[in-house]
Amino acid sequence: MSTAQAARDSVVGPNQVSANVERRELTNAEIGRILREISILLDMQAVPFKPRAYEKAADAVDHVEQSLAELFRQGGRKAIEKVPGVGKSIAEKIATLIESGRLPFYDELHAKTPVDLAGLTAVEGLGPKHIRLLYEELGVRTLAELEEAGRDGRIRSLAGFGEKSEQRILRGIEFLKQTSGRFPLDSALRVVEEIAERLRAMPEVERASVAGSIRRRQETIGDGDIVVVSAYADAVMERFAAMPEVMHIHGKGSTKSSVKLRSGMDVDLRVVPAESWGAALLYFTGSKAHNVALRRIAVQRGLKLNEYGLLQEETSIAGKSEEEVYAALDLPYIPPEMREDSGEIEAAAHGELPQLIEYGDLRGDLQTQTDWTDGADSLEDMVAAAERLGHEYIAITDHTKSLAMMGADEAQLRRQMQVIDALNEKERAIRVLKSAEVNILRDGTLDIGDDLLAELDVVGIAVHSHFNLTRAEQTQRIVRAMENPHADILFHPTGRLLQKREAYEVDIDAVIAAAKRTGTVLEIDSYPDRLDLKDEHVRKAVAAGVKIAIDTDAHAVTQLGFLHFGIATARRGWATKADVVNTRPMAEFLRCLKRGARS
Ligand code: DGT
Ligand code: CA
Ligand code: CA
Ligand code: ZN
Repeated sequence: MSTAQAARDSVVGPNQVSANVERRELTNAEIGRILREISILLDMQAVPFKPRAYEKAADAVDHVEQSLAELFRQGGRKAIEKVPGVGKSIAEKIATLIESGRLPFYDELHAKTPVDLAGLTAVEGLGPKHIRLLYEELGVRTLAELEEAGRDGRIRSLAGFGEKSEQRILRGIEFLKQTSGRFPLDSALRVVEEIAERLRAMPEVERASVAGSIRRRQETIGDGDIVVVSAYADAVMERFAAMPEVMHIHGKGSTKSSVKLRSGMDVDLRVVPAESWGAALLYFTGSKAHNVALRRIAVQRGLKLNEYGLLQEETSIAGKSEEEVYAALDLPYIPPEMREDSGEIEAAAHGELPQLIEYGDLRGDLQTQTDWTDGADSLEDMVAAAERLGHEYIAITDHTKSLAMMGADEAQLRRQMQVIDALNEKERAIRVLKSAEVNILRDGTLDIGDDLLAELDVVGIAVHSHFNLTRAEQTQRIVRAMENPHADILFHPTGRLLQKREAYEVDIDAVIAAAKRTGTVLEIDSYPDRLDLKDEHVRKAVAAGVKIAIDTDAHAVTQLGFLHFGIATARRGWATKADVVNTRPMAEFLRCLKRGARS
């Protein structure tokens, strides 16, 4: 199999690309995937330094906005070398890949350990060296073979593994099975919004909206749903089925069509008449549980609710807009993010719906990393980009020293503080806050001394190690860290990585209680892999009167746009503007922090 073929297969899943398709241009994501695999393969061979270089290049490639293939067409290898983070020798390999669709260097490395790298590395805690050993000693190449080896008890006998790690691997596989088949919100939203936008632009189309779990901003997505108003359904269906992303057409009718995209995700499209727009949007936005509850209310009033309208006998009495349908049931409009039948209908009926935080309500970002540590872009570029987004403030929160992630020590932090002071002296619309993402050590102390912490404007604290403590130990450790008077915000409080790593064992109720008692703010990390706190936890925190911060955890300029995912999570957790500290102007925000309360 050619390299490019392998990359496409791993992007779309095996057996989904026919072997004789004309070779199309490699996307940046596909190139990034190969570089990342090379990094893992080199790591397996215990090659020093190089794995990190490839990983960095892969990150860089992911962040380039222009297509590398296009860059190469215009400026050749030199243009690729100019991409920050890509050195000369890697640029050469990227060029070979773009030109020929193959990379012998990758093919040779892969032949030494011909395993399903994407699949196996997805298992939490399974590193490159483990994967090599499992292949060489047990012949494990796929997840299925790994599971079989685990069930047979063959893994525990390998050097460096034991019964405990065998169990952990089996649990990891179980977790993957449960979460597979669903797609991350960010990519699903991007792809399906784009399709809806394309349909909206058709002269035959009056309105188009994304519906389903994407509109509700659920953290993972089963399939995409789009509702369209048009009197020319056939033209719309024709266009939909002919889109270049479509790999397979499940069905194509005059009111409903369904396709599978190259990414593996299905998308359903419904075309409805204008008078049913609201009823259809309501129906296909769901959730199913919310719909069932609404239908029950309708039935109690002798009415019928379906995707065509709210019907009395056979006559529609509402359906043009969602507002109209809710109003006909004596309910105020319920925002899509709340439609989970988790109390929103009762709250609405009693006039007690919270006034949710809005998408434009944030004034600043409170977690950002720069190339001082593991970010891709410079501090200056991050600040300039945040200023362009209209932020009033941005906290620079590079990692601290205790980890193997190039964290900053006290001296570096002090140097960075001077750089920030100098930046703030310039006349500009944005203020840069001195901050850090300080590691919580195993015992709950922090890896930066109190003296320095006191000099920062705002301090974030986070767990980045010892994920496997017992629930009691982990909770105690985090609570102790929150008791530090300088610890303002607890970053990504549960440590989960969606579809990759489960949250560590922690008593979230105890953490929320400690946040309330100590005045520590809890973060909603908007990074799409994290969304941590998650919606349910936000709801508990808000109910307990705990303050929330919403920030991006951006590691590159392009990621500063992630805030809307955090806001969606906050809305799913019923948070209001007042619950969120960074909806406030800077001085007022600073007064919300522990240190602000002291001064
Ligand atoms: P997903 O795709 O698993 O992430 O979640 P949804 O909510 O997008 O579910 P999906 O795509 O199966 O259906 C879209 C909406 O259509 C769903 O939220 C509610 C509505 N719906 C689908 N099937 C039924 C049903 O059997 N009864 C009712 N009342 N509504 C349904
Ligand atoms: Ca769906
Ligand atoms: Ca669907
Ligand atoms: Zn972090």
